[in-house]
Amino acid sequence: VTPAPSLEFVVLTLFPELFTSFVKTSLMARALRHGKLSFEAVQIRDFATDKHNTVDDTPYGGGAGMVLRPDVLHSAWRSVDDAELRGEGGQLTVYLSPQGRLLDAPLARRLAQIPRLILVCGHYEGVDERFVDECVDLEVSIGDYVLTGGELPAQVLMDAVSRWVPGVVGKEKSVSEDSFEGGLLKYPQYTRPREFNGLEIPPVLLGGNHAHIAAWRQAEREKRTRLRRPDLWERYGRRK
Ligand code: 4GS
Repeated sequence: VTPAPSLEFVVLTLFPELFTSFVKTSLMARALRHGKLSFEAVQIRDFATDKHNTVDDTPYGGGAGMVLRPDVLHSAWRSVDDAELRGEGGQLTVYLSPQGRLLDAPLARRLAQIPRLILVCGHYEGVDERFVDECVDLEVSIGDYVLTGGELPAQVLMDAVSRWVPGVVGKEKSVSEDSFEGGLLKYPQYTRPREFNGLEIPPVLLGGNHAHIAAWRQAEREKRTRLRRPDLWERYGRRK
């Protein structure tokens, strides 16, 4: 028997086909097969009510582009909302948008604790704010740039969150040694061949002294973080 999935992803989108190869080939594929995750894409357009299946309209006050209608989005959301689970804090509705809180490792890790995540993908200029007010618990951004749709951000979020679900990533240790774990970037890694284009492997890695290797890796993580990400480095220093 396969156990109940520890995390359900439900995506509201106008382009469900954009998720096909992602769920078939990413780390999610194996997790879905093993029943650790579940995934469902819901076509927002199925909830349009007029004969042209209209989902968007021009913005009040003028301006370029189109805005997703709150009534259509609300019907789509109601079709997947589990009110009981939501009441217990077991379901969260996330809207992907540049106005949201920046996704980072601690946020991804916290979202992995929630049994059911409804991810809303906007398109065009965005969604009617009343839908956000009524249904969205958390607005999340994947970075300070503007994309054409929320589908890639939703996939980024699912990938980053899934890694924290027990059993999704094969080696649990590799998750905790990755970049940002402990607030530092990852150390440099090497594999065969031992010499490549005249470049050697750092000798410490060939010595087999594990304490020595661990100390070297920690020093490299700190050096890289200080040089490349002074913002992370400052936070790291203030932790202790
Ligand atoms: C992002 C982002 C984004 C904004 C969607 C304009 C279409 C688009 N979503 N992180 N409308 N950056 N969304 O650019 O999450």
